Amino acid sequence: MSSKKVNECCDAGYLQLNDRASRLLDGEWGFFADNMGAFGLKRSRNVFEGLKPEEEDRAIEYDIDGFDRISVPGDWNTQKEEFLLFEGFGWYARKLAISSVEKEALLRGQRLFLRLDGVNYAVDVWWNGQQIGSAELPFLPLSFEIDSEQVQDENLLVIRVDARRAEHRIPSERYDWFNYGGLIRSVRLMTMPGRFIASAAYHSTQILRGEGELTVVNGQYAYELQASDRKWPGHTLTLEIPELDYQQSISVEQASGTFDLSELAVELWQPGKARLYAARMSLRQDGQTVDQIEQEIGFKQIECIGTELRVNQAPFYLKGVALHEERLGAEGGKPRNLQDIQDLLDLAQETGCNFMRLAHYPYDEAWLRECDRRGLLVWDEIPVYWEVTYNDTRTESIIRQSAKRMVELSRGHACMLCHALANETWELPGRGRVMGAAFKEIKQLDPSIPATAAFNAPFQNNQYDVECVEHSIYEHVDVVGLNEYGGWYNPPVKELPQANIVVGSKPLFVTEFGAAGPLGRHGASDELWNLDSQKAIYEEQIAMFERCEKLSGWTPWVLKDFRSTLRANAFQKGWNRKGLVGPEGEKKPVFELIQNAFKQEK
Ligand code: GCB
Repeated sequence: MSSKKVNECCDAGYLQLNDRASRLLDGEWGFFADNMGAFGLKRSRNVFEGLKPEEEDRAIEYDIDGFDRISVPGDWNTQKEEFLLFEGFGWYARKLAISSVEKEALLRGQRLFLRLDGVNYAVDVWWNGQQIGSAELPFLPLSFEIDSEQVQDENLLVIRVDARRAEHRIPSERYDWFNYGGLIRSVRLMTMPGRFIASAAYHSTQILRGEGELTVVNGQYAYELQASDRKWPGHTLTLEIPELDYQQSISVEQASGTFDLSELAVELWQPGKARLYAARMSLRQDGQTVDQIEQEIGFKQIECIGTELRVNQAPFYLKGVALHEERLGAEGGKPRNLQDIQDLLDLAQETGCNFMRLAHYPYDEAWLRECDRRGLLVWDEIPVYWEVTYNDTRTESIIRQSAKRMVELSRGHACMLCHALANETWELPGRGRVMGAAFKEIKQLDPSIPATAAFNAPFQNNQYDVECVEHSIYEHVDVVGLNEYGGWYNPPVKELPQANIVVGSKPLFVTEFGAAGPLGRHGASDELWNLDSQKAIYEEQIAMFERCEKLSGWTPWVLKDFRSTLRANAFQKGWNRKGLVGPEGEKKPVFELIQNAFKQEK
């Protein structure tokens, strides 16, 4: 085994999926839980060589055929009872035969990448005993290049996932959700041409009002190309949007650039009315197609003007639902397939919402694709949550890289409303410096999407006012998220009729409010921990939102009860019970209340 530490992805950076053919390595993998992380390391003969103990003349302790079996994608916690609370290192191993098509592609000089769609927290990867990568960007896609010389007919792929909590990580040691570990999303092998389209995304710069449904748009289609030698002999790049009779070709001189889509007459993508257009980008050399991608793009624009949030130049009221990326069912766990994601979105849409807060970490890209098609606006978020060691250089690097990678992942998705870089963070040392840099970087990467964060505000003089507190990150947000728990944490519900929300100098909407309502428990509406008081708190909260003229919308916390080891009283038993529905989708009385409120809302 090589001792060389390899970082993520060589020169390819973020590798956009698009509709590319990739070989899914999902399914059963060998799995071994190891609380040292040292298994197989620092031995002359080890797991990476795939040796068989019975065939060797000295003791071989490791054999992937002796491993447990586990499904990928999926957290390890909910696959076997004994792994429920395991937070160590998980070793995944599988043998992999290379296909004749892949072999031929490599012989033609194509490149081979391993793409992990998302891992929690950190990962190390070995291919036939050679370490090919190492990265810590929790919940975000990673790609590692495999040297074609290392590819054999039969290969051994070993991945170590490190799911330990640590002070310097994001999220840090204490948080209100469950630490699901493992290869929680798909794993794929991608053969790419020597020169390829690494990313391409449409973004608006300005939308001008036109006649009826037709609107003139100022926007750009930005692309980035990859080539190991950074040369483009005889290459052209073509963008086509057949439904708009648009076709434009340029000869390639640099690795990145834009197509100007200004003044195309289009139908807009609107929340609730998802108009998407098929776009195709082709890279050709001397007339021969070298690489091609297809995307669905939508034309829309988000603006923050004064205290007004606008979508396609009209003031917009957000009717939101917030959730965790946890599947429906008594066990919880990470979604294992598209159906799990669609079930959660179907349930959310039954409320009549127009907006999803994907809290508190980046979700699989399938969520964004679904929201593009369903016409749901999206808030994405990195897990900068509660306590954060900003001045630790490791933390700083994870935060800044995560923010960039999240924006790269969502760039070009019509559903995007805003990017959140923090939730309820305190003024700890280094916060302004590190977060200021991260906000600046994402705004450069995608200037068309507002930046945000969720803030707590103290309850003083009968009001919630974010601006009365010095927050070193406040100046960087374009739109403000307010988390307030009137009726639950502070103040008590009887004081809510006098309470108000202050909208300061920027658009503001409520990103969290709520109360626990354990299934099956009824009781007095002025006592906590029952479904009736949960409903009473919602009624007072909604009345407060209605008193606030400038508010841009609200989002209950949370769609579904979710696992959390912070919640250990007799009513909660390891689950946060603030859901509008129980773990299996059992609707609570507040569900109907929200449906009615969303119907009436402007
Ligand atoms: C919050 C957090 C959220 C928690 C919630 C709660 O303010 O942002 O992650 O789950 O409160 O239930 O207390």
